[in-house]
Amino acid sequence: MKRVPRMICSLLVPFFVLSLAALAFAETWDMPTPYPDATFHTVNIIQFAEDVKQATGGKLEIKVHSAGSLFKHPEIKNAVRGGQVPIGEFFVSLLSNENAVFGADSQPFLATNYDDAAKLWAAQKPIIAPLLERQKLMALFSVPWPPQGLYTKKEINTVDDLKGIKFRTYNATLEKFANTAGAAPTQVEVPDIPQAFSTGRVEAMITSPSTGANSKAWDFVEYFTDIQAWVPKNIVVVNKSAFDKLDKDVQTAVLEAAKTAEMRGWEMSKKETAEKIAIMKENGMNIVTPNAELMDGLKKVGDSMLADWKEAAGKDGEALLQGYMK
Ligand code: PCA
Repeated sequence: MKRVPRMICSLLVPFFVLSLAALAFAETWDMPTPYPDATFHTVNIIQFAEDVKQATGGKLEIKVHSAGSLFKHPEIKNAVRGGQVPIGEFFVSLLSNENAVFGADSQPFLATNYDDAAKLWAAQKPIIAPLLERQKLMALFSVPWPPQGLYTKKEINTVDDLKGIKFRTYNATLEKFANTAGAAPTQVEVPDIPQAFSTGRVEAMITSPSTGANSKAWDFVEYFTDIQAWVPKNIVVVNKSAFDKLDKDVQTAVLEAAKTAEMRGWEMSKKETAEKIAIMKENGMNIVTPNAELMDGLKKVGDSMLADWKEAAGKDGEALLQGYMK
């Protein structure tokens, strides 16, 4: 009778030792992100996590917490900086309050297509990477949203048509844009967009066809005016000391997967633009090419904002623009 349990025990011992050893090597990283699961950025990041897991044989597992579920969007950077989480994603231009150079990609009509956005990133990256490093943060990869368009209930023919409209914004630059155009800005995170419209807190917005279609914009606005005003980016950063603690081979795997994710993300973004505009059209929205008067008016707003930005961004801003114009 006694011999059977003893045999089972001796069979189980090596099993326990092995799993303990595996546990000692395996690490799990919680990763907060701001946008919902269906967002192509989130899809790309989930693939990045999968790539890291595959490449490291499970030594590093990244658990993605999307839609601001672990940390709210405005808290994500400091959560990574403070080491509460080792890695996270956020909208780069949210950091423009620290230094205006972080806001370059949200300047109206500075870079409005993917080629220019790539040039702008090439000029911006070497300037913001050291600023992040000073906070013990490492930039892993950055992916743009499709060009930003205008969502309204009525047709917009001139900047004047925006006067007094309650306007959903997502960063300080867009808030300034809305104010300059005479609209009334309110900051709303992406997961809260449908409710903000349905309760009447906002009645118009500027965002990508991705966010418009994913929020089912046709439920609350009728017009998408394709103004292609700027191409803003998200960034994934990692806490430097968390990264340094990883084995060399795991570090290499993370950097490789990041490179792949950046390339894949840019391609996904390009594909999104036409696909999501088509979905909005199918759902009955009017897709409008802006008239010259509207564009001239919006560009004037952009010009005055760029002048202010140059002043705020100082030498770093000058270097960035020089790199971009090269
Ligand atoms: N979607 C995000 C950021 C830019 C975009 O296209 C948003 O609307 O907040």
